[in-house]
Amino acid sequence: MSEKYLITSALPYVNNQLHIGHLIGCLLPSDVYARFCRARGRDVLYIGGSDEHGTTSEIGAARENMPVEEYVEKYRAKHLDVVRDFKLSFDHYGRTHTPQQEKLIHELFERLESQGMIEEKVSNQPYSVNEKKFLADRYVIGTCPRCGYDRAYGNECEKCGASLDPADLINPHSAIDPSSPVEMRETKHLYFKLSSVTDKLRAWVNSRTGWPKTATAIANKWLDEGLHDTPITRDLKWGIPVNKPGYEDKVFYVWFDAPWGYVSISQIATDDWASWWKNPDCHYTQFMGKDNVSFHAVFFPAQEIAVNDNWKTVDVLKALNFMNFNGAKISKSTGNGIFLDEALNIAPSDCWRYALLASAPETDDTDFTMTRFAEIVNKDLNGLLGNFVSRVCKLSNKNFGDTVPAGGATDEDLAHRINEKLAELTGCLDACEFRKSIIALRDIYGIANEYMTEKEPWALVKNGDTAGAAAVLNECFQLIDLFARVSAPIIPDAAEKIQNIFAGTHDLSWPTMYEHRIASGEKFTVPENLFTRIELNDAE
Ligand code: B3M
Ligand code: ZN
Repeated sequence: MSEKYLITSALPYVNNQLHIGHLIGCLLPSDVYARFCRARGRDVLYIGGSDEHGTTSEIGAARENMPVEEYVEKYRAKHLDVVRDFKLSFDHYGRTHTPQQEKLIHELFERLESQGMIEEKVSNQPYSVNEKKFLADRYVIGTCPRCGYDRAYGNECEKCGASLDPADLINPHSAIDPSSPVEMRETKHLYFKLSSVTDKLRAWVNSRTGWPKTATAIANKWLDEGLHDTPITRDLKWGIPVNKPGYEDKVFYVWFDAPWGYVSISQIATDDWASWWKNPDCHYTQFMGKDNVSFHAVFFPAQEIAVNDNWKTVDVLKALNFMNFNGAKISKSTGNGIFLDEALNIAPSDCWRYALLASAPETDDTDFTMTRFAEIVNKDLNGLLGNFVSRVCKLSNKNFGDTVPAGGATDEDLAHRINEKLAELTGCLDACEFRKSIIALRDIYGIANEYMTEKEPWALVKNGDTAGAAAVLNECFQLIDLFARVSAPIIPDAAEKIQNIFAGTHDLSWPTMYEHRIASGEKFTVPENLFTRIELNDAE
């Protein structure tokens, strides 16, 4: 039986158009890893979807003046377009507002409660008098007691940086209905006894390997500062209802339910979901931006451990840093960044996939610019990859017609150099090190180009060494076949086009070694240009 690989990509809130930061933050790396694992014959379950609950949906819907369900549907449709257009190969791109998710969360809650992991506490919370409801801290606005700024939030003052409690604000009122005063009122909430899982969680974190430094650092920081029991209910209408009498007006906190979305979406994806989620031998990798790490490294595994029901916890938590654009944060409100509905008007998805991975914010935040984008596409994709394929096909077609010319034994020196890089590329993809993967992949393209430049098959033809020229071109066709296989996880469309050059079918399985798979005499067609150069003026 082949090995089980569970791969999840963080579930974006459905309240905005996605941008290149989302793509490089989790969607794209997870897709490349899933494709790579499948190509190696691993049994993959690759899950993503929409995080539909939480205040962001409720507030967004109020702003756009539509029912939350409709609002969520509107943005989910845009996200589904991105999944399709950027060739994200999810086994299922689900959502969290489903009966399956509700059932799962209700069972989780009951089980946690029966294990003594839930506590009820009464506290004072901001209450909007006119709207007759409790508000999340950041939906309370008032005057900062420290600097006098009159638009400070209940949790912080953006002017002086003070971290605040809603009770600190002078003249507090609701952000949604500014005419409504806010007062502190008693309300009860359910708490998850996170503190009691501390020791088990620390041991668990210590037993994880292969996490990026950022992820381990965030997990340890939380543990070192001490874990506190966390409220898991909210005074909201939109979300998963709380299955406990006396809590009819409340829902579960969005982060109590969201990560379990991976499970409920898997349950919808396949009846066989338990062979990943209840299987200790399954290999589980999560992808997310660093702002989501605490929930995945602390809160979610703590629940999984506390509920004591053999849930698979994450093995490798691949956290990425942030990608900026032109030196500033990507943001819809400032209009800085590239939004994914517009990106394809600039270049096809493969170009974005390759150039973003080449700039992945793995060890630090990175900056992306259109100049960088054009350089990468022109040099690597158009130059090293596209031109090689096109030159080989044209030269061969001109001199030997539309079949692959007769070859001899593999060029040993070439094979040695390629195999070295292939091992490097395989290792990097296995370790989810994407920038390094791109460097190794580019080196493979580079070695092939050097080989052709060195062997000068056009000169061999000219000097009458037809057999010599044929052998070199044959080797080049084997390299083209290799290109298709090793490029497929990263640039799937181009890989397919490359493979379609050949009349025969050759799978895109991951190669362990450079090998000759293309028979002499196999028909091929000279392809259209694989990539078009991006001119800087257009790009800007
Ligand atoms: N929806 C945060 C975000 O969209 C949150 C991730 C949930 S992952 C289970 O960045
Ligand atoms: Zn202030």
